[in-house]
Amino acid sequence: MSTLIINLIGIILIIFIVWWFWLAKRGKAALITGNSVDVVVDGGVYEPGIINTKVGKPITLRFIRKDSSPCAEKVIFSDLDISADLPIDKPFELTFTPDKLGEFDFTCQMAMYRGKLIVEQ
Ligand SMILES: [Cu+2]
Repeated sequence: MSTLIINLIGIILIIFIVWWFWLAKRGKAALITGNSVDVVVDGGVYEPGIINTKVGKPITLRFIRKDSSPCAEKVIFSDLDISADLPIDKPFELTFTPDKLGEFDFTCQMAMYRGKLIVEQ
């Protein structure tokens, strides 16, 4: 009986890990109308987690970090060679101009937080 329970807990843990890393919705998509978007950093997610923008157009991401854990302190766009330290409870503006098309992940340094910047024509 107890073996069954331990197996069950194991299976639930695996399902949770798969859900957390691959299946969980990373916030709503944000279609940018101006050139600035607020991104809240809290509870293990960027909100919005998906940001659409146009190639060759400057974009400002205002990161508002509410999570005080060290995990949340950096945001890294590894494919775009951009990274920044985020202060707590103080908006941090990151402005850049995406110069290539594609989907670019942005994460914290341990990739627990995950977001996506979609650069379109
Ligand atoms: Cu982290």
